[in-house]
Amino acid sequence: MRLVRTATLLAGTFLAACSTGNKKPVETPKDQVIQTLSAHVAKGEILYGHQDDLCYGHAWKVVDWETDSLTRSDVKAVTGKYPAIMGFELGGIEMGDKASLDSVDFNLIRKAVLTHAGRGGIVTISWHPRNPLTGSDAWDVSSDQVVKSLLEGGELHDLFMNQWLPRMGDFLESLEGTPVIFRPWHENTASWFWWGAKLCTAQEYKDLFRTTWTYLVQERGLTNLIWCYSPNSGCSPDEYMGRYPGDDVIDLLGLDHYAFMGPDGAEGAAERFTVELRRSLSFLQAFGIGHNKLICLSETGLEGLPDPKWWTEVLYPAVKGYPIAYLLTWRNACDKPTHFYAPWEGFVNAPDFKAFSELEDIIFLDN
Ligand code: BMA
Repeated sequence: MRLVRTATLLAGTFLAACSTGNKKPVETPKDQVIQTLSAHVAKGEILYGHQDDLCYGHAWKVVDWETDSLTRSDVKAVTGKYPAIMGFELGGIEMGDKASLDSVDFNLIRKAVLTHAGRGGIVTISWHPRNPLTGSDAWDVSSDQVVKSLLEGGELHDLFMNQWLPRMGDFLESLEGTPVIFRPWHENTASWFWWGAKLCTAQEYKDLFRTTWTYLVQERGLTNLIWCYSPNSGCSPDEYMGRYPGDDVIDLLGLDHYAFMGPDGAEGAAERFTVELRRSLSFLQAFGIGHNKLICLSETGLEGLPDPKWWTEVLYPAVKGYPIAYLLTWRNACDKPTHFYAPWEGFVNAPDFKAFSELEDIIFLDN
């Protein structure tokens, strides 16, 4: 199950529905990643991803980023392989902070990105920036004026253009051209972040996204970003597309969708997760075809994995048959004992995760 990397392996028949429609020869690292993902989709394969995988895990973390060779991984400890995709989080970069909101030094994040890419993996980056109006965090939804204040004519537009975006640009530029699936302003169809559906108009949201794109791509000249739009599940097709920034800006259509335990136990959680996921992926698949874009499950998981067979009996059957390029499970916090989305060595759910990793159509890194 090798991660297909070279353009020469890509000559096979792509699913028309999933191809990018790009008939030009592969030119840039960004094109290469899109072609790689397309090739896996064409074979019915899904890349597995994990957030912050090399930086920390359940009850451990990298202490000295300069000397650590970043070989530790909860996922590798269980399956023998690194995830094919790794997610990293830049919340706090906009403030000029030394470490992210999850207390990960940005130097470590940079090293982890380069290390994973150097091993042949694919990187994705999310961003939970502070609320610039109140100074609180991304989850502060006390004002519906925040997005507006960042746009042209707004009181924080200068801050956005002259501090926040340049700091983000500096970090992305420091990745030496490594292709990155960039996923800002995510879960926007829900209303738990200050850029959420009830906190700004559709036009304001699109302007926020497009301003970010214009700055990073046109002003900074960053050609290595693969732009992902990743609303939350639970929305209608119209709500999903109502805030879509546009085909000229977006490369990849994503979806964040989690499983939640409730009074109905593991079976109820599995049923709810599956029904909603398949409903959303059905319209996402249609949008993918209509807009000529790849689709992915940009975030997923079951916190604490209380279901011992969650991987092979819930997640895998739920996604089976949908042309998603990858799925990414969220982080294993080192300092919150129940906040994890991949098992670690010895955890009761580990054998099932190992079985998942051995499925023919689920792709991890080989090395
Ligand atoms: C959330 C949680 C938080 C974290 C945030 C950004 O879902 O994991 O603890 O700060 O993502 O990584």
